[in-house]
Amino acid sequence: LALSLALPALSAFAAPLVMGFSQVGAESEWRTANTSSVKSAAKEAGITLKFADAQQKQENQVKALRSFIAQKVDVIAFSPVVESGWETVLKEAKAAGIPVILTDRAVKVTDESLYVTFIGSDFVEEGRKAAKWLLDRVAKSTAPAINVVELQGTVGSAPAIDRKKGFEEIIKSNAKIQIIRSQSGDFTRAKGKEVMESFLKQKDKKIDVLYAHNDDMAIGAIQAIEEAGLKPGVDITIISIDGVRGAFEAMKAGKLNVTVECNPLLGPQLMQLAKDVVAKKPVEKRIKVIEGVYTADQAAKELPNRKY
Ligand code: GYE
Repeated sequence: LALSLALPALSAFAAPLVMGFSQVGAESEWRTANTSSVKSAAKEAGITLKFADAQQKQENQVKALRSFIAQKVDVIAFSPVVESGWETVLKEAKAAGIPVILTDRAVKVTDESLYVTFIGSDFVEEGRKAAKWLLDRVAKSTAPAINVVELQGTVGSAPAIDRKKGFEEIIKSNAKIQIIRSQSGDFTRAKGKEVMESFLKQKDKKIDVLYAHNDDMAIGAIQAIEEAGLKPGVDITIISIDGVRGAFEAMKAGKLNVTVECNPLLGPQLMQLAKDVVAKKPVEKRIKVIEGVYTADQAAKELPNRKY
Protein backbone atom coordinates (compact mmCIF):
# COMPACT_ATOMS: atom_id res chain seq x y z
CA LEU A 1 0.00 0.00 0.00
CA ALA A 2 2.78 2.37 0.97
CA LEU A 3 4.45 1.76 -2.39
CA SER A 4 1.34 2.37 -4.50
CA LEU A 5 0.78 5.65 -2.69
CA ALA A 6 4.37 6.72 -3.18
CA LEU A 7 4.38 6.19 -6.95
CA PRO A 8 1.90 8.86 -8.04
CA ALA A 9 3.44 11.26 -5.55
CA LEU A 10 6.87 10.75 -7.10
CA SER A 11 5.71 11.39 -10.65
CA ALA A 12 3.85 14.48 -9.51
CA PHE A 13 7.17 15.89 -8.35
CA ALA A 14 9.04 14.92 -11.51
CA ALA A 15 10.64 18.06 -12.95
CA PRO A 16 8.70 19.46 -15.90
CA LEU A 17 10.30 19.18 -19.30
CA VAL A 18 12.21 22.32 -20.24
CA MET A 19 12.17 23.52 -23.84
CA GLY A 20 14.35 26.28 -25.24
CA PHE A 21 12.55 27.88 -28.17
CA SER A 22 14.23 30.35 -30.51
CA GLN A 23 11.70 32.27 -32.57
CA VAL A 24 12.51 34.17 -35.79
CA GLY A 25 10.94 37.43 -34.66
CA ALA A 26 7.59 39.20 -34.85
CA GLU A 27 7.73 40.16 -38.53
CA SER A 28 4.24 39.11 -39.58
CA GLU A 29 0.74 38.19 -38.45
CA TRP A 30 1.69 34.60 -39.17
CA ARG A 31 4.61 34.83 -36.76
CA THR A 32 2.64 36.34 -33.89
CA ALA A 33 0.02 33.61 -34.29
CA ASN A 34 2.80 31.02 -34.28
CA THR A 35 4.34 32.49 -31.12
CA SER A 36 1.08 32.50 -29.21
CA SER A 37 0.36 28.94 -30.34
CA VAL A 38 3.75 27.79 -29.04
CA LYS A 39 3.38 29.64 -25.73
CA SER A 40 -0.14 28.47 -24.98
CA ALA A 41 0.57 24.89 -26.04
CA ALA A 42 3.60 24.75 -23.74
CA LYS A 43 1.48 25.89 -20.81
CA GLU A 44 -1.19 23.36 -21.64
CA ALA A 45 1.37 20.56 -21.94
CA GLY A 46 3.06 21.46 -18.66
CA ILE A 47 6.31 22.24 -20.46
CA THR A 48 8.55 25.02 -19.14
CA LEU A 49 9.29 27.27 -22.10
CA LYS A 50 12.39 29.42 -22.39
CA PHE A 51 11.42 31.72 -25.24
CA ALA A 52 13.86 33.91 -27.18
CA ASP A 53 12.93 36.35 -29.98
CA ALA A 54 15.77 36.74 -32.52
CA GLN A 55 14.41 39.83 -34.27
CA GLN A 56 15.07 38.17 -37.62
CA LYS A 57 18.82 37.90 -37.00
CA GLN A 58 20.68 34.61 -37.26
CA GLU A 59 23.40 35.74 -34.84
CA ASN A 60 20.73 36.25 -32.16
CA GLN A 61 19.41 32.75 -32.79
CA VAL A 62 22.87 31.24 -32.50
CA LYS A 63 23.33 33.07 -29.19
CA ALA A 64 19.96 31.83 -27.95
CA LEU A 65 20.79 28.23 -28.88
CA ARG A 66 24.12 28.47 -27.08
CA SER A 67 22.46 29.82 -23.98
CA PHE A 68 19.91 26.95 -24.07
CA ILE A 69 22.82 24.50 -24.31
CA ALA A 70 24.55 26.17 -21.33
CA GLN A 71 21.31 25.97 -19.35
CA LYS A 72 21.05 22.25 -20.18
CA VAL A 73 17.45 22.38 -21.39
CA ASP A 74 15.81 19.02 -22.18
CA VAL A 75 15.01 19.91 -25.78
CA ILE A 76 15.64 22.76 -28.20
CA ALA A 77 13.11 23.85 -30.80
CA PHE A 78 13.71 26.63 -33.26
CA SER A 79 12.52 28.20 -36.45
CA PRO A 80 15.71 29.01 -38.38
CA VAL A 81 15.55 32.45 -39.95
CA VAL A 82 17.73 31.33 -42.90
CA GLU A 83 18.63 27.88 -44.21
CA SER A 84 22.41 27.82 -44.00
CA GLY A 85 25.08 28.38 -41.36
CA TRP A 86 23.79 26.11 -38.59
CA GLU A 87 26.32 23.27 -38.60
CA THR A 88 28.56 24.53 -35.79
CA VAL A 89 25.89 25.32 -33.23
CA LEU A 90 23.90 22.19 -34.03
CA LYS A 91 27.03 20.13 -33.45
CA GLU A 92 27.38 21.80 -30.07
CA ALA A 93 23.83 20.81 -29.17
CA LYS A 94 24.48 17.27 -30.32
CA ALA A 95 27.68 17.04 -28.29
CA ALA A 96 25.72 18.20 -25.24
CA GLY A 97 23.15 15.47 -25.89
CA ILE A 98 20.29 17.93 -26.38
CA PRO A 99 17.81 16.93 -29.11
CA VAL A 100 16.83 19.64 -31.62
CA ILE A 101 13.44 19.96 -33.30
CA LEU A 102 13.09 22.28 -36.30
CA THR A 103 9.77 24.02 -36.50
CA ASP A 104 8.31 25.96 -39.42
CA ARG A 105 11.52 26.49 -41.43
CA ALA A 106 14.15 24.02 -42.60
CA VAL A 107 17.95 24.11 -42.49
CA LYS A 108 20.52 23.01 -45.04
CA VAL A 109 23.00 20.68 -43.36
CA THR A 110 25.05 17.83 -44.75
CA ASP A 111 24.56 15.76 -41.59
CA GLU A 112 20.83 15.20 -41.07
CA SER A 113 21.45 13.67 -37.67
CA LEU A 114 22.05 17.21 -36.36
CA TYR A 115 18.30 17.52 -35.79
CA VAL A 116 15.71 14.95 -34.82
CA THR A 117 12.75 16.09 -36.86
CA PHE A 118 11.30 18.99 -38.84
CA ILE A 119 7.67 19.98 -38.49
CA GLY A 120 6.36 22.57 -40.92
CA SER A 121 4.60 23.39 -44.15
CA ASP A 122 5.62 22.34 -47.63
CA PHE A 123 6.64 25.74 -49.01
CA VAL A 124 7.38 24.49 -52.53
CA GLU A 125 3.85 23.16 -52.69
CA GLU A 126 2.50 26.52 -51.51
CA GLY A 127 4.32 28.23 -54.38
CA ARG A 128 2.87 25.68 -56.80
CA LYS A 129 -0.63 26.28 -55.48
CA ALA A 130 -0.24 30.03 -55.94
CA ALA A 131 0.93 29.55 -59.53
CA LYS A 132 -1.79 27.02 -60.35
CA TRP A 133 -4.40 29.53 -59.29
CA LEU A 134 -2.82 32.06 -61.65
CA LEU A 135 -2.69 29.58 -64.55
CA ASP A 136 -6.42 28.94 -64.16
CA ARG A 137 -7.15 32.63 -63.87
CA VAL A 138 -5.36 33.54 -67.11
CA ALA A 139 -6.25 30.38 -69.03
CA LYS A 140 -8.61 32.27 -71.35
CA SER A 141 -6.71 35.55 -71.40
CA THR A 142 -5.96 37.00 -74.83
CA ALA A 143 -3.35 39.42 -73.47
CA PRO A 144 0.02 39.00 -75.21
CA ALA A 145 1.90 39.05 -71.89
CA ILE A 146 1.17 38.64 -68.21
CA ASN A 147 3.72 40.54 -66.17
CA VAL A 148 4.28 39.41 -62.62
CA VAL A 149 6.17 41.22 -59.89
CA GLU A 150 7.33 39.15 -56.96
CA LEU A 151 7.83 40.20 -53.36
CA GLN A 152 10.16 37.63 -51.89
CA GLY A 153 10.41 36.74 -48.23
CA THR A 154 13.59 37.03 -46.17
CA VAL A 155 16.67 36.39 -48.31
CA GLY A 156 18.04 32.90 -47.70
CA SER A 157 15.00 31.69 -45.74
CA ALA A 158 13.39 28.36 -46.60
CA PRO A 159 9.95 29.86 -47.34
CA ALA A 160 11.41 32.50 -49.71
CA ILE A 161 13.56 29.98 -51.58
CA ASP A 162 10.84 27.35 -51.82
CA ARG A 163 7.87 29.59 -52.59
CA LYS A 164 9.82 31.06 -55.49
CA LYS A 165 10.85 27.63 -56.72
CA GLY A 166 7.34 26.14 -56.63
CA PHE A 167 5.82 29.16 -58.36
CA GLU A 168 8.42 29.24 -61.13
CA GLU A 169 8.10 25.52 -61.71
CA ILE A 170 4.39 25.87 -62.55
CA ILE A 171 4.33 29.15 -64.50
CA LYS A 172 6.86 27.67 -66.95
CA SER A 173 3.96 25.94 -68.68
CA ASN A 174 2.58 29.31 -69.86
CA ALA A 175 5.20 31.35 -71.72
CA LYS A 176 3.11 34.52 -71.45
CA ILE A 177 3.60 34.64 -67.69
CA GLN A 178 6.90 36.34 -66.86
CA ILE A 179 8.33 37.53 -63.57
CA ILE A 180 9.53 41.01 -64.57
CA ARG A 181 10.78 42.09 -61.14
CA SER A 182 11.59 40.24 -57.96
CA GLN A 183 12.90 41.62 -54.71
CA SER A 184 12.80 40.83 -51.01
CA GLY A 185 10.33 42.59 -48.73
CA ASP A 186 11.62 40.62 -45.73
CA PHE A 187 8.10 39.33 -44.93
CA THR A 188 7.03 42.70 -43.40
CA ARG A 189 4.27 45.15 -44.32
CA ALA A 190 6.59 48.15 -44.27
CA LYS A 191 9.11 46.57 -46.62
CA GLY A 192 6.37 45.15 -48.83
CA LYS A 193 5.00 48.65 -49.28
CA GLU A 194 8.42 50.17 -49.90
CA VAL A 195 9.46 47.63 -52.53
CA MET A 196 6.07 47.77 -54.27
CA GLU A 197 6.44 51.56 -54.48
CA SER A 198 9.73 51.12 -56.28
CA PHE A 199 8.22 48.50 -58.62
CA LEU A 200 5.42 50.93 -59.48
CA LYS A 201 7.83 53.75 -60.20
CA GLN A 202 9.49 51.81 -63.00
CA LYS A 203 7.11 52.50 -65.85
CA ASP A 204 8.71 50.45 -68.64
CA LYS A 205 6.27 47.55 -68.28
CA LYS A 206 2.72 47.28 -67.02
CA ILE A 207 2.30 45.21 -63.86
CA ASP A 208 -0.53 42.68 -64.16
CA VAL A 209 0.06 40.46 -61.15
CA LEU A 210 1.71 40.69 -57.74
CA TYR A 211 2.92 37.47 -56.15
CA ALA A 212 3.84 38.11 -52.51
CA HIS A 213 5.48 35.38 -50.44
CA ASN A 214 3.29 36.37 -47.48
CA ASP A 215 0.10 38.26 -46.72
CA ASP A 216 1.78 41.03 -44.75
CA MET A 217 3.89 42.11 -47.73
CA ALA A 218 0.78 41.94 -49.93
CA ILE A 219 -1.09 44.16 -47.47
CA GLY A 220 1.76 46.67 -47.49
CA ALA A 221 1.83 46.54 -51.29
CA ILE A 222 -1.93 47.12 -51.45
CA GLN A 223 -1.34 50.45 -49.75
CA ALA A 224 1.36 51.37 -52.25
CA ILE A 225 -0.91 50.42 -55.16
CA GLU A 226 -3.75 52.57 -53.79
CA GLU A 227 -1.41 55.48 -53.23
CA ALA A 228 -0.35 55.17 -56.87
CA GLY A 229 -3.99 55.62 -57.87
CA LEU A 230 -4.59 52.03 -58.90
CA LYS A 231 -7.13 49.47 -57.68
CA PRO A 232 -5.50 46.49 -55.93
CA GLY A 233 -7.22 43.22 -56.79
CA VAL A 234 -8.64 44.79 -59.97
CA ASP A 235 -5.91 46.66 -61.86
CA ILE A 236 -3.32 44.33 -60.37
CA THR A 237 -4.22 40.76 -59.45
CA ILE A 238 -2.76 39.92 -56.05
CA ILE A 239 -1.73 36.47 -54.84
CA SER A 240 -0.21 35.82 -51.44
CA ILE A 241 0.48 33.14 -48.88
CA ASP A 242 -0.38 32.49 -45.20
CA GLY A 243 -4.13 33.03 -44.90
CA VAL A 244 -4.00 35.36 -41.91
CA ARG A 245 -7.03 37.34 -40.80
CA GLY A 246 -5.74 40.51 -42.48
CA ALA A 247 -5.70 38.68 -45.81
CA PHE A 248 -9.29 37.56 -45.41
CA GLU A 249 -10.28 41.14 -44.62
CA ALA A 250 -8.43 42.39 -47.70
CA MET A 251 -10.13 39.72 -49.83
CA LYS A 252 -13.51 40.67 -48.40
CA ALA A 253 -12.79 44.26 -49.47
CA GLY A 254 -11.89 43.01 -52.96
CA LYS A 255 -8.26 44.13 -52.68
CA LEU A 256 -6.60 40.72 -52.55
CA ASN A 257 -7.56 37.91 -54.91
CA VAL A 258 -6.28 34.77 -53.27
CA THR A 259 -4.26 33.48 -50.34
CA VAL A 260 -2.62 30.09 -50.04
CA GLU A 261 -2.94 28.76 -46.52
CA CYS A 262 0.11 28.23 -44.32
CA ASN A 263 -0.90 27.15 -40.85
CA PRO A 264 1.10 28.71 -37.98
CA LEU A 265 -0.71 26.86 -35.19
CA LEU A 266 2.05 24.32 -34.69
CA GLY A 267 2.25 24.58 -30.89
CA PRO A 268 0.22 21.54 -29.78
CA GLN A 269 1.94 19.20 -32.26
CA LEU A 270 5.34 20.59 -31.33
CA MET A 271 4.81 19.96 -27.61
CA GLN A 272 3.70 16.38 -28.24
CA LEU A 273 6.73 15.87 -30.44
CA ALA A 274 9.02 17.28 -27.75
CA LYS A 275 7.64 14.83 -25.19
CA ASP A 276 8.10 11.93 -27.59
CA VAL A 277 11.62 13.00 -28.51
CA VAL A 278 12.70 13.38 -24.89
CA ALA A 279 11.14 9.97 -24.12
CA LYS A 280 13.22 8.64 -27.04
CA LYS A 281 10.15 7.42 -28.92
CA PRO A 282 10.64 7.14 -32.69
CA VAL A 283 9.29 10.14 -34.64
CA GLU A 284 9.05 10.93 -38.36
CA LYS A 285 11.96 12.94 -39.77
CA ARG A 286 9.59 15.25 -41.67
CA ILE A 287 6.10 16.21 -40.51
CA LYS A 288 4.00 18.25 -42.95
CA VAL A 289 1.02 20.47 -42.30
CA ILE A 290 -2.15 20.10 -44.39
CA GLU A 291 -3.32 23.36 -45.98
CA GLY A 292 -5.83 24.87 -48.43
CA VAL A 293 -6.28 27.78 -50.85
CA TYR A 294 -8.87 30.55 -50.30
CA THR A 295 -10.21 32.98 -52.90
CA ALA A 296 -11.87 36.39 -52.51
CA ASP A 297 -15.37 35.01 -53.11
CA GLN A 298 -14.99 32.70 -50.10
CA ALA A 299 -13.61 35.36 -47.78
CA ALA A 300 -16.78 36.66 -46.13
CA LYS A 301 -18.01 33.14 -45.35
CA GLU A 302 -14.63 31.87 -44.11
CA LEU A 303 -13.56 34.88 -42.03
CA PRO A 304 -15.49 33.92 -38.86
CA ASN A 305 -13.91 30.44 -38.94
CA ARG A 306 -10.33 31.65 -39.10
CA LYS A 307 -8.26 30.89 -36.03
CA TYR A 308 -5.34 33.21 -36.88
O1 GYE B 1 4.86 32.75 -44.27
C1 GYE B 1 5.71 34.57 -43.01
C2 GYE B 1 6.58 34.59 -41.82
O2 GYE B 1 8.21 30.84 -42.04
C3 GYE B 1 6.12 30.15 -42.89
O3 GYE B 1 7.43 33.48 -42.00
C4 GYE B 1 6.88 31.20 -42.19
C5 GYE B 1 6.82 32.56 -42.84
C6 GYE B 1 5.43 33.11 -43.07
O4 GYE B 1 7.19 35.75 -41.59
O5 GYE B 1 4.57 35.37 -42.85
